[in-house]
Amino acid sequence: MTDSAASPTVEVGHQAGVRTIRLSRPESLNAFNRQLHDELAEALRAAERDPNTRAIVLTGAGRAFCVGQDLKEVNRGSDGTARLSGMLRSHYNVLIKRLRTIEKPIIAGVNGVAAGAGLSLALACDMRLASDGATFVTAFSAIGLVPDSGAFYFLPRLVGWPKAMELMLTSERVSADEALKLGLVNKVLAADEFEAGVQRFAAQLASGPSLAYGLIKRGLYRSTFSDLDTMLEVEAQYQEIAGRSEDFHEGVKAFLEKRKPEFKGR
Ligand code: T3D
Repeated sequence: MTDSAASPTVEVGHQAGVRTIRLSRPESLNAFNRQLHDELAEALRAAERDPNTRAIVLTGAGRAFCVGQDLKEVNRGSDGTARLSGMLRSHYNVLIKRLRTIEKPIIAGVNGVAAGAGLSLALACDMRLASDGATFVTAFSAIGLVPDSGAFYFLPRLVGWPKAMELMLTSERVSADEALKLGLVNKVLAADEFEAGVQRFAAQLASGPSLAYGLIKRGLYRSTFSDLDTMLEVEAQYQEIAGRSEDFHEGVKAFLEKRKPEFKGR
């Protein structure tokens, strides 16, 4: 349970259809404790429910994005040894799956270091924009653990097996520019215009055809484990839905009238 007297560990802002969720334990580099897990889960639930939220930005306060589990608060059994699977099943795994099933674009605004499950969190978002000062570290093997929170799933799919193996075994720190070359991030922005650049990008998505975006997200992730026949049928079904939307009607009308479409997200 979250201690209601404790300072909030998540800050939420809303502007131009973009809900910004900022992890805010800067003194611990935004490491996860129970309170942060609970407040992030609640912020994501609210973002999912709110029809005026058409894009979500996940970012961090201070010099870090997120450095994974707070190592000062590791769950231990009565004999003092760590008990890790419970927290993974009850919190981390639920969080990672939720990022995938929310049918709105979720952008990780990687403002600084992303390590351990903090890296996994960024990888589970739909896109990653990084500040040029951001760094990326798998970190798990450096403390004798294995990757978790989806890192085994996402990292090889983004950077390929050989590089994923190297990053997981060595826990070496990767710069933003290197991350861009590896395909780990979509864009790198200069630190002094990072916040504004992320908001501009997200606002652009928030003014797009949100219903189609939700279906694109669902379809793209489905294609990861489907064959061609399945995906051709999925495309037919999703296109039927998109084709009946007001946004499709507006998109075609705007095209024929040679103007920019005004999408409503439905
Ligand atoms: O149920 C479960 O618990 C299982 C789940 C596991 C999920 C995981 O995420 S396991 C992996 C946990 N994360 C890490 O192992 C990362 C550990 N941190 C680092 O490797 C480095 O701190 C960084 C590469 C992230 C950043 O390095 P640097 O040089 O920029 O900063 P620093 O000096 O190492 O750290 C600054 C402070 O943050 C320092 O505290 P101090 O000395 O100023 O009081 C450091 O201890 C603290 N800090 C950094 N990471 C964590 C942390 N404190 C608690 N937990 C952390 N994860």
